[in-house]
Amino acid sequence: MSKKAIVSILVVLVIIIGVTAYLQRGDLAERRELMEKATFMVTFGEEQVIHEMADIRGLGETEFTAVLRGGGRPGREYTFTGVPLRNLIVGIGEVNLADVGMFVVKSADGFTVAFTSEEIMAEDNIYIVYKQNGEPLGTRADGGTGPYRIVVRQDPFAMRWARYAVELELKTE
Ligand SMILES: Nc1nc2c(c(=O)[nH]1)N[C@H]1C(S)=C(S)[C@@H](COP(=O)(O)O)O[C@H]1N2
Ligand SMILES: [Mo]
Repeated sequence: MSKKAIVSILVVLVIIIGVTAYLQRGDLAERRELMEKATFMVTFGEEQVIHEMADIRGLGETEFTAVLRGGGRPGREYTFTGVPLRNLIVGIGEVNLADVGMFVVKSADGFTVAFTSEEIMAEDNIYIVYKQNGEPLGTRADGGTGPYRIVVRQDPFAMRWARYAVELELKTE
């Protein structure tokens, strides 16, 4: 192959790499935007409140560390950023907690977990988190665990730490 041919091939490769990087930058920006717009819904009978990331962050942002145990893997310690899940209930009209029998969290993959009022109201227990070690959780499509995840600080195992959480339903039973 001539020197000229090799140089041409290299030039073409550099252009392809450059264009790909440019396109992926756009992709990343879009994903970041989608994540910023990530919504989480709270429902109670006919009532429904849709929270955006900014609203949620304004409801008592806290950072804490917790060890994720389960899935047959060694425990992993993370710093999570989020707010107490119960703080999301304030927006939903006049909820009489005595009428709520069960708090059900639903995830994008169909995973569902239930909490009692006592668990929801306990101090430092159930959080909705959106950052892990200071980084957004990413989405299910990205291989991430968010944009929102539930962390149950008082559960020794992560069975109920719902990834890709999209809704909290207050059920009267
Ligand atoms: N949406 C969703 N969340 C989930 C699960 C799941 O299957 N789907 N599995 C749970 C279980 S059993 C465990 S042990 C942890 C595992 O968390 P990890 O994937 O971050 O390691 O996620 C929990 N949250
Ligand atoms: Mo698990």
